[in-house]
Amino acid sequence: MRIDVISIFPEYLEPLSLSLLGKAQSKSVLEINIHNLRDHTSDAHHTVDDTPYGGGAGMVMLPEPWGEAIDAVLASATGGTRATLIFTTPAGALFHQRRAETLAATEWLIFACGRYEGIDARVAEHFATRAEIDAVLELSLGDYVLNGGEVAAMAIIEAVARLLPGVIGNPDSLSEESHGTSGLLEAPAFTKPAIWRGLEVPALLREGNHGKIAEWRSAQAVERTRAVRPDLLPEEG
Ligand code: JDE
Repeated sequence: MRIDVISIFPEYLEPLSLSLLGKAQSKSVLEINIHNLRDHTSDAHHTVDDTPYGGGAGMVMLPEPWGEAIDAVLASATGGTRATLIFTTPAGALFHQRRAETLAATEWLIFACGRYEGIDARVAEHFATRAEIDAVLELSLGDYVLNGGEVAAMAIIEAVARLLPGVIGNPDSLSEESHGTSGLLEAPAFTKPAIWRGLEVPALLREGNHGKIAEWRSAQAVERTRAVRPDLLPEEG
């Protein structure tokens, strides 16, 4: 999979070269390219924002630098590869595990990381009409506001990239985790020692009856989901 990220703070995205994602890039499972939006300005001050039409607080990002930057990324396509263009914004649709799975099946993602009050709305509208682009998505991590789209883009990239074949050592862990195939939160996990600060690991987990352990874990998963995320349960959602 190829991923391109456009930002006015490219250094913010440096952690993408660490750990499992760094390894995936050296194995060529993943290619991540970071681009500086200011390289696509044409004035002496490298301006990327201006005041909003219609008034209001704050600044809006100019369409021209975004148009130039996304054009440049698209122009680097090899062999008719088609892209999904993603704007990370609190005004977007909620990003979740099902969306991560859909995105992991695509070949090319381009992230546009906005700052200030957002990006001129015509940028998303324009690129939705471009032949090289399969889909334009506006995605939100959750109901809160960040200073910029970079952290949201990194979270989405990590959620998607770990689903690519060969990125996670043991792919079994993918189906057993929270938001995995069960749709429930995961049961609590324990390791050694069996007693720590007076707290004992449930005896059943140490007895090795795999049927009983599976039953206990699924009851715990339902209980935890009901307690902290009842919206995930079909009856109560
Ligand atoms: C992404 N969940 C939250 C913030 C923004 C007032 C203040 C700021 C593209 O436009 C953006 C992007 C961001 C940063 O992303 C997030 C986010 N997922 O906050 C604003 C809008 N209004 C605009």
